[in-house]
Amino acid sequence: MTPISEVAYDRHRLRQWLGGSARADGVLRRDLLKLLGTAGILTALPAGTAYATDRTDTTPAAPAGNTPAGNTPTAGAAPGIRKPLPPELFTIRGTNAETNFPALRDTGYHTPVDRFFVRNHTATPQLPTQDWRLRLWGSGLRGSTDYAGAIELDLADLRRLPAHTHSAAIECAGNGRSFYASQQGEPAAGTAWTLGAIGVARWRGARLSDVLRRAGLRREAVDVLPRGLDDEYVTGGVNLGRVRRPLPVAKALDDVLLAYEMNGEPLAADHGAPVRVVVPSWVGISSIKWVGDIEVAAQPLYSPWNTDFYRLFGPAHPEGGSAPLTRQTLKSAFELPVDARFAPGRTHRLHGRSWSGAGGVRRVEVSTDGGASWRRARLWDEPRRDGWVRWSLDWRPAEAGSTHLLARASDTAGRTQPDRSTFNTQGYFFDAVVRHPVTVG
Ligand SMILES: Nc1nc2c(c(=O)[nH]1)N[C@H]1C(S)=C(S)[C@@H](COP(=O)(O)O)O[C@H]1N2
Ligand SMILES: [Mo]
Repeated sequence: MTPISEVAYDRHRLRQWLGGSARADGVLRRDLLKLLGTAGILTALPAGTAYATDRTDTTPAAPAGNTPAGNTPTAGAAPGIRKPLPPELFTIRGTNAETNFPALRDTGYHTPVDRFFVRNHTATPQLPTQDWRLRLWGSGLRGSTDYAGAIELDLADLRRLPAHTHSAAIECAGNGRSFYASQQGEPAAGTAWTLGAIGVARWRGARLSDVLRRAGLRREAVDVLPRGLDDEYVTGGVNLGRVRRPLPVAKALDDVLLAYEMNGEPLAADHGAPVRVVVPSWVGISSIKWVGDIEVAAQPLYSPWNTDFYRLFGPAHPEGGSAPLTRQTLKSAFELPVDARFAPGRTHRLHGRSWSGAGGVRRVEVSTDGGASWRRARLWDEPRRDGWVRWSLDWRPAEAGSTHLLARASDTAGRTQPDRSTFNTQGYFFDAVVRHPVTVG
């Protein structure tokens, strides 16, 4: 097995290079080039890199989502989140709040804002709507090559463009990460989510494609880099700058929204007010909250969020890591507390949800005997791309004792949840069937 500590060390050096703390070190530069080269994505040096403009020389230590602190659920509030986080709705993990799946029981298809998970690298910023501007700039636009020459829009401008509504999931790529440790004995670095780092909402806003075309998109444009207005992210003593991740222009022109409404209400502060990017089906990091500017470039762009994060590293993956992650994987969850108790000899209706970034979920099977036998659950929604399906199954347990409930989804792309997930060091894309412990008695 490849020593994981070496992989972690590589990631750390790359992070330093990206953070600017190693800018004069030719060895580190060569490492970065090697990493990017191995992954087959290096077509040009990231000249005039976006992150160069974010560099700061002061790198105060700050709490980070990837520290052990992010792995221990804490009672009370996550200081950077503004909405109430009652313990029956959320489990707090560092700067983040995970939705408790039992809290979705009877909520309908869309996740209410009061129980939609929050993933913050730092803290929810206060952004008065009247001061908000979106700047579009870069070599991929006609007439605006630098930030100073940016094209600016305010919220009223955005609202004047045709409005589109899209029902879509936002899910963290690390959702389910804790099961690498608890089910497979393979601990992975990062926030120890169970299955609640997902929500489905009705997003309304302008299409990014309309905005880009009006801004003067050049045919040479290849990457689009939205950046948040929240604080710069400092991890391991390195300032990685503002949260930002490049999108290929083809995706940007497809189904991406600049959303100002969520479930029929103005976007809530914690979910990116006044405007966030929504990239349906893709890893949650793509959906940049509090978007303040979008660089449009005629050359490939890099940020830490598409180089050392959000790729698969580890023994089963290429040495330089996988290609940057795009579509989310397949998962299922019961709307039940861990260790839920059921009376024997009575019929209980089990409820849950399944979802896949690759297509709609068309079949869900449930096992109530730890995987020995499976029955088909009844689906309450059509298989829907970008969303989830609700399902149920009646269960009449006979004997008292402890058992596991399992749910296994299959999607329209032909995938079925496996028994075991292929490990990666950062614990992304856990897709295996999760064992949900319950007690009969
Ligand atoms: N500006 C900014 N955008 C961001 C983040 C962030 O910390 N800052 N977190 C990202 C991650 S990792 C995820 S999973 C989603 C979470 O969206 P939510 O908090 O609305 O659920 O937002 C993404 N967009
Ligand atoms: Mo995420």
